[in-house]
Amino acid sequence: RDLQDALSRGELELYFQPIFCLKTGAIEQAEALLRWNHPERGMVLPSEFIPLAEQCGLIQEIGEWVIRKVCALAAKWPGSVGVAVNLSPLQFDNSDLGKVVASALEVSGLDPSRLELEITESVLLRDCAVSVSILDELAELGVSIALDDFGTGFSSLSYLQRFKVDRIKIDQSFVRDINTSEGSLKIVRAIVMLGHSLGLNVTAEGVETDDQLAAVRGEGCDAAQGFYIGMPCSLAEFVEQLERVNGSAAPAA
Ligand code: G
Ligand code: MN
Repeated sequence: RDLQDALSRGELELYFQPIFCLKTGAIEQAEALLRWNHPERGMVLPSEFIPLAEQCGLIQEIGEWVIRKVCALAAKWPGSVGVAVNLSPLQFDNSDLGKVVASALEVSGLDPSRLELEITESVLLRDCAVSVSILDELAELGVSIALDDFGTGFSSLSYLQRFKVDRIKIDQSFVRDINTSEGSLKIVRAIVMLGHSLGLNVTAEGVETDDQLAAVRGEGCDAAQGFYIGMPCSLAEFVEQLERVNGSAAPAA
């Protein structure tokens, strides 16, 4: 019941975590991360309330709010930095998803090339006609698709061929062990090779130490994200960091 009212009460808040280009050191993207500022419980993390939203049918409404809000905010950022939005597989049950994204882009004026939608392979494994046609629709709008938490699902690789994917995000579990486990290092290496040979960008998630950063850079990852290089932060803090790191001289997009 609380969650039902969270949207109208303005208790849902977007945080942004910077994702850095490993070649230039610039902020390439921000991943939008939802928080629920609950009047009694304080900040509730998405891992706690997104499953609830999925169960009680609120994910469509919340998901649409996130897409529209993120586009509106990112359109005002300096430069042409990208923004990534996580999508629940259940959002693909709504055949209007393409229309929602198209409308959010139009209303905000955000260039479609700046928006990336993060999906997990569970969306693709369902392989239902609706998901496929929605992904085609999204591709036609000119937005990018990233495969999140890569390497943790069934890792059926055929979907990399069948669907238009632009980026692979290596799951943080492999990055966490990259300096201590030969196996994790080799899996990261293999994912980078796979991604690059298919012409995809590869982002390392969950970089928490200097050694991990050096390792993912050494393995040729294109971009990195993690607490060591940038914490999820408020909109104001993110924009301030963006201006500091990428330079405030960048013209507004
Ligand atoms: O599933 P997805 O990759 O979208 O999850 C992103 C989550 O990972 C966010 O909740 C974010 O706060 C968290 N996260 C981001 N960077 C790190 C990190 O360096 N370490 C850990 N443990 N979690 C991280
Ligand atoms: Mn994500």
